[in-house]
Amino acid sequence: MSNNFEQMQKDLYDGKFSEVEAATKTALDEGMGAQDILNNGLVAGMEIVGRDFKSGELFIPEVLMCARAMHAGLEVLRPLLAESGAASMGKIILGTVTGDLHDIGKNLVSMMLQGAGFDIVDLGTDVKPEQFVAAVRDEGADIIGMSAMLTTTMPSMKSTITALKEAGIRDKVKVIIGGAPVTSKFAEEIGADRYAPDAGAAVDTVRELLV
Ligand code: B1M
Repeated sequence: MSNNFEQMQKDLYDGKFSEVEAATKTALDEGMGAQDILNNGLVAGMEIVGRDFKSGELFIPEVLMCARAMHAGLEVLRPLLAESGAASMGKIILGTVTGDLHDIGKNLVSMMLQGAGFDIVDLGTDVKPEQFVAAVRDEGADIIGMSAMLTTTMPSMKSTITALKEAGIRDKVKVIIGGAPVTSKFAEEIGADRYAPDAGAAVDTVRELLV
């Protein structure tokens, strides 16, 4: 089985999205769990991509191909990660903050939260503070979840919280934040309610906040 994961990671690295999609289906057919495939195949592959992107071995066009391959695998897993017959346990607005186009992690968080029975309003990427504010008003959400993958876009999380305060609705929603450069210390500094390090923790955190 580990060989299969190695091949999946390699195909993801090479941007072979059809192969990644097919390998994800095969792994499921062979009885592997969706979470196992996600962690040991797709996310592990993307970690190698991140390492080589940082060291300058991979460039943006290549990383985009890797992201496309990751999405192909994630789409196969989506129904399983989001499987739930439960009634809605609360409404969550999700978005990647303004200036930031990374959406793989945010999409994963969205799938896991859907799987746990929450309603998700996904605002996508490059979401401005005023868009979060408008969505809270329009959707009557319980929680806002913001994702940032760039150190340069993290301050926008604070701007969103400020915008919520200025709109007089900060006390109507809880705010959770996440993304690779984000920390619990940062969450505390900007007045977010909570930080979640990964998609699984985001589900636990949301549950805790809504109890
Ligand atoms: Co970008 N990129 N990128 N990139 N990219 C990073 C983030 C970087 C760390 C790479 C590196 O240098 N090692 C670096 C940021 C450095 C920094 O700020 N400190 C970087 C950079 C610099 C850039 C550009 C500026 C490059 C350039 O143009 N010179 C540029 C910026 C574009 C922009 O956003 N304006 C850029 C562009 C891109 C692509 C478009 C090519 C592509 C994004 C494609 C897409 O998302 N559709 C891309 C990618 C793929 C990456 C890496 C390689 C992978 C990110 C990823 O998807 N990881 C990344 C390197 C890395 O992270 N190691 C990198 C997999 C994903 C499952 O994990 O997103 O961490 P992650 O999500 C996790 C947790 O963080 C958490 O849960 C998720 C699942 O467990 N989480 C939350 C995330 N959001 C959460 C929200 C929550 C809770 C938990 O609550 C609401």
